[in-house]
Amino acid sequence: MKIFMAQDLLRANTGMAKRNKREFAHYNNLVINLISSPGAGKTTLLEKTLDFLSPQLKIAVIEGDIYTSRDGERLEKKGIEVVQINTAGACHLDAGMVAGVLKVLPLDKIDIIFIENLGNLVCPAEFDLGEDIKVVLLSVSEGSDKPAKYPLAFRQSRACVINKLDLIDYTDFDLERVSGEIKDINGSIEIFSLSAVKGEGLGEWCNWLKKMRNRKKISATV
Ligand SMILES: Nc1nc2c(ncn2[C@@H]2O[C@H](COP(=O)(O)OP(=O)(O)OP(=O)(O)O)[C@@H](O)[C@H]2O)c(=O)[nH]1
Ligand SMILES: [Mg+2]
Repeated sequence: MKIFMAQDLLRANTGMAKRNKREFAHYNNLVINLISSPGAGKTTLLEKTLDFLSPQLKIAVIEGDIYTSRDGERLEKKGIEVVQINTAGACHLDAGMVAGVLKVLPLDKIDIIFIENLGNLVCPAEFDLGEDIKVVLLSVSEGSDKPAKYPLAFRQSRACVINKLDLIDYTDFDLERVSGEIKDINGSIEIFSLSAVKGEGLGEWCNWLKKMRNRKKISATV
């Protein structure tokens, strides 16, 4: 029997993530890894973000799903490059999976690559894919206790999107208290509260993405 230690596998992932990072740096792609529990609104947010930023910025999506390509098909309708990864059971993407699909993307022509990770608030946070930025989504219908119960994704993320703001009056979600708890976990995290469906708050989120893109561009030239 062959036995693999989880620590060794994680170390191998870190090595592969570093290679991905070098590749992204070479082509000056800003890479964003989107993490949330199932149904928090990752694909919807991407659809609306594409409406805002494309074609001004060239955007591609690496779409992670266990079995289907439904999200990938939704995003392809926006006329962008989409690469689908089906993990056939695995609950997260890893750096090797991402490395395996990079050759089909025209990296030299892309400003931002979004990686939609699998719907899971736990495992994806443990695997560096070589991205510049992790963004965690939380929808108001999931309950106020989620950041405290699943802190790793919030600790590791540069930004948190609190989504489905249009539903807040139908829930017991306490925006101020949850924002405070998220800041207790990660004092430097940016928090955007928005409704991907209704469009409220999307402008601030998209402006922040543009700022992140410009910052990466400047750091590549100095
Ligand atoms: N009311 C409301 N519904 C939303 C909002 N954003 C997304 N939804 C709905 O939430 C459901 C799930 O949205 P998706 O974008 O598919 O969520 P996801 O995180 O990509 O889901 P997985 O990829 O399966 O993890 C859909 O029915 C969306 O229409 C929002 O801002 N408000
Ligand atoms: Mg999705």
